[in-house]
Amino acid sequence: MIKVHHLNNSRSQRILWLLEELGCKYEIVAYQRDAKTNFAPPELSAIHALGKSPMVEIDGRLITESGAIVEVLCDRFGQHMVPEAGTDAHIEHLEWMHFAEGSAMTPILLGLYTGRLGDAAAPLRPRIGEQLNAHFNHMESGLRDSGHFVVDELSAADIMLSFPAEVAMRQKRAGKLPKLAAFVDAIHARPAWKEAFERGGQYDFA
Ligand SMILES: N[C@@H](CCC(=O)N[C@@H](CS)C(=O)NCC(=O)O)C(=O)O
Repeated sequence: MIKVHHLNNSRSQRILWLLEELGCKYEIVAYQRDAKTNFAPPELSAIHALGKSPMVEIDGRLITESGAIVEVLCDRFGQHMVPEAGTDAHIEHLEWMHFAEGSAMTPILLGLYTGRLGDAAAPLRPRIGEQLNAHFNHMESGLRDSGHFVVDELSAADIMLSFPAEVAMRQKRAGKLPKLAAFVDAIHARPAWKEAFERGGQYDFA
């Protein structure tokens, strides 16, 4: 049995999408962000000290961190979504998998948090802006003619990169990132993505 601790309007949406792509049956335990702070509710901290989403339980074993969850799910149910170990594509795939949370999210979150400071954040803005451009441009240049990262079909890296790509579109960068915009349009047209969207509830990055 697979249970997803899913927070509305969050990167947990990618896990629902992956589960739909893999044809797995799963149960959603839904949590709502606080209307004022936008933080996760305390119920999530009862599951794990960090109180973040996504968290997944597979046969009673709790797994945290999107990247780890995606790897475990692909290992068990979707090996076709990860290039074969020992190949160059596998190394490139690992790079993009880790880039999604380990690199791309840093300037995105810095922008989000410093955005609340108003003028006090002015000295930081140029560096954050430059880093956002660099990370999104790197994604733009990583897209293949097929519209995917790493290989010419949907891979686990595409799933992980979908969230920063959606953030780029939400920041109205489609004009400067046409390949990334097409990537987001293509994933949103997939039946599995639509099904996950239906099941997941509010998601402002669609
Ligand atoms: N690196 C973690 C990040 C998890 C994370 O920060 N999730 C956000 C949702 S996008 C969250 O739960 N935020 C609520 C809060 O911090 O109160 C992962 O990929 O799983």
